[in-house]
Amino acid sequence: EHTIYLKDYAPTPYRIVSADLDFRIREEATRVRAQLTIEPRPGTEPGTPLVLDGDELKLDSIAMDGAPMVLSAYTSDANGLTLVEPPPRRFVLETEVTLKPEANTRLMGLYRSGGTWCTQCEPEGFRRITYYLDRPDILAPFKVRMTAPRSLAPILLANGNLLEQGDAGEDMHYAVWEDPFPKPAYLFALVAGDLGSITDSFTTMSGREIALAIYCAHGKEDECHYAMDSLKRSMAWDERRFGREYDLDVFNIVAVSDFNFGAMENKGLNIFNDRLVFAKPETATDANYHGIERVIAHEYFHNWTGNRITCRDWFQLCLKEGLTVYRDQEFTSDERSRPVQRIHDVQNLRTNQFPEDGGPLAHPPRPDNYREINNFYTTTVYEKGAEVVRMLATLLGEAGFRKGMDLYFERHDGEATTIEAFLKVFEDANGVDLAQFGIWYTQAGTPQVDVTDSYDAASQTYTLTLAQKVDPTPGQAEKQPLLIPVRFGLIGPNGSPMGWTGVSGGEVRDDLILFDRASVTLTFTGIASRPVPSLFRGFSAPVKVTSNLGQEQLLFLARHDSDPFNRWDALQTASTALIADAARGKDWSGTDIDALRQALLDTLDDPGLDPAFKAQAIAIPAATVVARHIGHDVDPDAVAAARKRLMTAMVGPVAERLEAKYRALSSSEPYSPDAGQAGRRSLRNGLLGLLVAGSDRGAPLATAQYTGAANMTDRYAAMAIAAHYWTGDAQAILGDFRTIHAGDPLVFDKWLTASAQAPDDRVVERMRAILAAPDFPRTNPNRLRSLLGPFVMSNMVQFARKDGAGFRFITEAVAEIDRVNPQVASRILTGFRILPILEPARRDKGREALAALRDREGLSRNVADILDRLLA
Ligand code: HT7
Ligand code: ZN
Repeated sequence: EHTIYLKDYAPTPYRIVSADLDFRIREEATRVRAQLTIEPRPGTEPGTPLVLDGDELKLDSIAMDGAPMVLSAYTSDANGLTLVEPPPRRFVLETEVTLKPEANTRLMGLYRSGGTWCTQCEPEGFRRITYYLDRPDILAPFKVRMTAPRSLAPILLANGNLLEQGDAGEDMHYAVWEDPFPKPAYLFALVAGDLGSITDSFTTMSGREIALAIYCAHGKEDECHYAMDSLKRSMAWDERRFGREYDLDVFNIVAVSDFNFGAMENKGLNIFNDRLVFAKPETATDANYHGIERVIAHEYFHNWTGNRITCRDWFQLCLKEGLTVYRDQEFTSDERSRPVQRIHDVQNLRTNQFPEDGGPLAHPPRPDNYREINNFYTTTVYEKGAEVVRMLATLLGEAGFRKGMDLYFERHDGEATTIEAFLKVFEDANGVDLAQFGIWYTQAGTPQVDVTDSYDAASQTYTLTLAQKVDPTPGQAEKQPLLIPVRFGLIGPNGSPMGWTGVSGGEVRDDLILFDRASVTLTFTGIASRPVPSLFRGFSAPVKVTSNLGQEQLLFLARHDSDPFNRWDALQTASTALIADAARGKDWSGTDIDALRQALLDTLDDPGLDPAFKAQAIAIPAATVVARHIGHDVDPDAVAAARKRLMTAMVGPVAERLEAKYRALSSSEPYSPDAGQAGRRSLRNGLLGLLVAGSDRGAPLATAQYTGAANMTDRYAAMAIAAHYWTGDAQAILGDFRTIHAGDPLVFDKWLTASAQAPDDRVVERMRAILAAPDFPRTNPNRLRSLLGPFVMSNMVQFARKDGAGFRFITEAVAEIDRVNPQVASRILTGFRILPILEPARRDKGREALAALRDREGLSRNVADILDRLLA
């Protein structure tokens, strides 16, 4: 199979000067006429062929400078169009193709969702619309004319500003859109449909008025207001924080039901998965509102980090994605609570990215080869990419980082560029050398930092030794030391910060250790008594830490650290260790449990802490997180049992108190998605989870909450908890929810997700039945992902069943989905990355299922690529 290498990058011999597209949309088919003005780049040898990309296209006609081309002048097939000897000057190439959007189940290129014509072009979908140089370093201004039946598509949208619209005879009408900003084809978008909308406006910092609109299925308009509010706040934030102003006269968002991803940042015309637009209290949870706010912001921020400055090639994907995730995380931190957001993001990193980085699918944030680019829209590119940008901000400080960003926008606006160019602006703006720091982009694997310390009372010195290593990852046996920023503090016995008179042995700048070697030993002088070190404050680097801190010191940090992230982390580390030990047969002592329980209670009772933070602090680490901590020969049943035992031991003696707290948090105020209310709900639902897992009092509370809930957050939480711990009422609750909510697809998804979490032995059988039901919408990515995603990623007990039935269920489902939508299929398959940490019998069953899948005929490149890496 063909592998593409970064080292082979070369600019194309020809460039596209401008693109004029004419779409004639009809019920049966869509005709696309493209007029591309093309010219050779300086230095191109006359006679060099021009190779345009295509994917499942059939050429209807072709002309050059207005005259039909002779057959010998070109070759064409489904995958491309080659002009054998183009003229050595500027020329206009005109092609025509016919598309069948109705039959496009891959949802790449032009397709139909609920009757609406829409597009998805990133990364390589434009070549499914017309023959083109479909790569991100080809930037051109686009003009789009579209004609469609007025009755089917009264709304006609494309990128940029509307130039004209009008009648086109009979039932037809047309619109012409022009996008003056040169862009790569992956940012192209078009929408034609019968849609409702809400409108608003935003006045920019220079006083320009931007017309905003969100388009959606009729009847859903009322559910778009939170998205609109999020958009306006995002626009204001990017001006305040980064000085970035919006550039077109209009900004449109369209919500569609069939979508391969969350959303897409097409210039001036963002297209969204409707689950990230629609929200009302009866059907959306607090987490849904949070997700909408984040993704609306993310796509909007791409206008500068991604669109105005784009990627030279797809190896540079994290140039736009890592940076834009960093920006959306910062936005949410500023809008809500910074520590709560940080904990949320780190939890996500640890549950999703660390497993990717430590398994068969590991790759650097900037990979150097790929077979299928769609398989590289990963948590490593996105979330680890964001961590790398965050470390840069930590190293340079807020002002230094902003100086670098300003230079980035100034120097590279209108360009397709690279990670090297990105690092260079920070070097130039701050007069620093980031060569070693840059290794974060090219080296895969989560660094492991081992910490040991000692104290010498006689000399009043404290010694801290840090050692870093990265295990080999596929294709990268040797690893280099990274520059790891360690934000830290020393805490004295009374819980207050400790200063020092001197430090030697390494580079320490205020509260930041610049840890850049395999190992470093720092000696602090003037330390009057043994401190407890608080390291990696705010999770200052994406690393795993092992240390010689015992439970007592961890719980001391949980109480006294001035850094809220580390308070949370200390509790997580302490409980992970206890569960992991118990799963491996080494049971805890009563005093360990008593101390942990007391620390949790103290956190709950602390009036100075935010309820949202408390909810995170009392959460017991998920079984998958504990399994990762154990790291090898994992028996998922033993982990689940140990986790349940810990919760029972913790909760048992204080169940009444916890129930009282749970009850005290109930509220009759009208629902609002604001962070304050959402935090109180998450604390109350966290307590419910503890009570259901750890005491008999819980199950009836969950049933009562389910029945009496006044909003979807509480209703869904009660159902999910009942299903997860499989209470006596779980099945009845799931049945009830399905009956009530089957009519709303996005709420049906919640039922699918809760159903997939059930730990009982019949879950696979039930899931098979759900998928086989004749009315199951088996081409819709949201439905498939809602059922299968949570099963492979978090129902370890049933996915990794001893008899292999969970593995086989998934590989069989993947084989079927692959025929419809390879992107969805390959993503579900990545759940098998867990195999290396499982005990051998389960691992073998998993590999058997994968091998049987590999034996099937006609697998997509997407699935074959993941399979080969999993089985390597
Ligand atoms: N830039 C987008 C990534 C993307 C995508 C979006 C929709 C459908 C398929 C897609 N493949 C890749 C989304 C983002 O990161 O903002
Ligand atoms: Zn993005």
